[in-house]
Amino acid sequence: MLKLYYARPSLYARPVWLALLEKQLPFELMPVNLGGEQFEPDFLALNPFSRIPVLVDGDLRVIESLAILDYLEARYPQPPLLPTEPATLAKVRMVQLIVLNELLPAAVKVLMQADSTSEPSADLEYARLRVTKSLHFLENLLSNAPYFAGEQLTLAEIVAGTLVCRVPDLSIALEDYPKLHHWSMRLLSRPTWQQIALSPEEWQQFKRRIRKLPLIWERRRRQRLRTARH
Ligand SMILES: N[C@@H](CCC(=O)N[C@@H](CS)C(=O)NCC(=O)O)C(=O)O
Repeated sequence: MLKLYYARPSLYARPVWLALLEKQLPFELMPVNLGGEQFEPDFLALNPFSRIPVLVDGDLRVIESLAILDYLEARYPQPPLLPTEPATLAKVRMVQLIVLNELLPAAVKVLMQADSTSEPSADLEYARLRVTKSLHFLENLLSNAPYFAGEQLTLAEIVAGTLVCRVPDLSIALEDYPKLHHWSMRLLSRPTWQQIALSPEEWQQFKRRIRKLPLIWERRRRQRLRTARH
């Protein structure tokens, strides 16, 4: 059976979890406590970069969320989550990459400084700019069809749809992006999205953890150096 190593709030693992559900594949969820389990030998044997998600399918191990999504699509093509028409495929890829390379790191930065009492820094201002620029870009890519690729739900929704619905937590009104807003509501009403929904307590806990990220990253850097020496 397929095994997904994950943590419930992980913004990289959640799209893979959703893809498995949308494809109605049988799979086992293997929780990884990112408080240190990612540095244990058994996990390092699966992913030497000590990160989730990891997918195991029989003898095959795949790391990196986008590689996992591509593997699932090629290996289990039904229902298809990628379009074949070149321009539509390019659109789906753009959405995936803009979300992971622009929106996600900027959103994390904004959340890291949320509720901070100090003056908003240039860093924070720049992060907010990256968020709103990404949202504008996505809004313009959505036509009046239900999904980025038209009538077909694709990996664009799977990747963007786990993060965009959280934009209000950045104190940015999703209503300012009406097409994205309706798109997000449509996704949130799907049984698969509801199945992976975080409880309000889980989300609050996740946000508290994000605010501690600079410390956590520092600790992980030291841990990685220690692991490398052994
Ligand atoms: N590029 C990777 C990023 C994965 C990633 O950063 N995962 C985080 C959780 S959201 C992680 O495992 N962090 C643990 C650590 O860095 O020690 C992907 O797309 O899969």
